[in-house]
Amino acid sequence: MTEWSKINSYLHGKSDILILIHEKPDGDCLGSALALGLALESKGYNPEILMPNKMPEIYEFLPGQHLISIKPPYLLPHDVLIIAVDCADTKRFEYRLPKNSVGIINIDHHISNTSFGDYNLVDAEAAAAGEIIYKLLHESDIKITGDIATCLYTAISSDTGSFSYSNTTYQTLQIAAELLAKGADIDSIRYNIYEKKPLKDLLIIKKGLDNLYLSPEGQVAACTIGYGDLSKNDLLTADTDGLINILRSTEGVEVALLFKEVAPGQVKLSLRSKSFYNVNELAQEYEGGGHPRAAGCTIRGNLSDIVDEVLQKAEGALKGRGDNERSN
Ligand SMILES: [Mn+2]
Repeated sequence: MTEWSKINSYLHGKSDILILIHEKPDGDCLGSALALGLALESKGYNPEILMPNKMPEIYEFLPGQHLISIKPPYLLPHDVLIIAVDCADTKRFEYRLPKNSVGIINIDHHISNTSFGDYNLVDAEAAAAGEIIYKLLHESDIKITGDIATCLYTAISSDTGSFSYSNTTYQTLQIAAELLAKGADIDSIRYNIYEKKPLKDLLIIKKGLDNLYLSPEGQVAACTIGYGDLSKNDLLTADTDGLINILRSTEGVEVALLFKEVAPGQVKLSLRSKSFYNVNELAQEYEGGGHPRAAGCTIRGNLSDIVDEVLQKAEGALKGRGDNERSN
């Protein structure tokens, strides 16, 4: 039995379908949700992608925008099929799941996924949720149109850092090649995602590097940005992937940490590692999670206390490790 036929059994007899994505949506969850939505629409279903806030500007070019419903968080109805995409746990989406639902399908690739669905299609080997959606559609009789291919290519390209991170596999590239063959608009993706970044994303790199910390052994690089700095400079919504990637890409650095105080006393920590340290485990100590090389969590408390504690943990765990574990 294919994964598609299992999911198809939940679709049977339904018309309305709610698609959930995670807070602070990224290219993978948006591309995956839009691709799935367009695919379901082509089969006569009525899918709706729920978001509490408007579409981030850089993703406005993606096909299928008519499927997006901007609605404040609410308790979802129990009689509508719900499909969550790229969400590791129920805290990652802002809507509340009903009890006794007719069906909750959980499609994800986070190793920290809590299997919250009635049916869980979780593949931690997949580089992006977009890979899983591609395989599902490939098994189905749904045609992968140029529009669907553009959404899926965006999803996979986003989560692999344009096919450069260690999660990129033979299969990732094979799927990407298939998507190009099916008409993914790579020129528009390149322009919109990689060559049209908001100025904020550049300014937050500047702000972050003002406050760069490097551990004595050079294995941990960290940046801290307080709430005052973020709000004063209108940087609360800036994308910080660029900043943390600069930290990780520095020679000798194994762990990159970004402490962002998103509200007074509320610190969003992003974690990345280069080749051996499992940042998912560290994030889980703070009820977060993600992947072994990229994870996140939110910690409440005093910013500098939090920074001290996390740095101590990361540096302690890295002591004496490195040279023989580095795979490259
Ligand atoms: Mn993802």
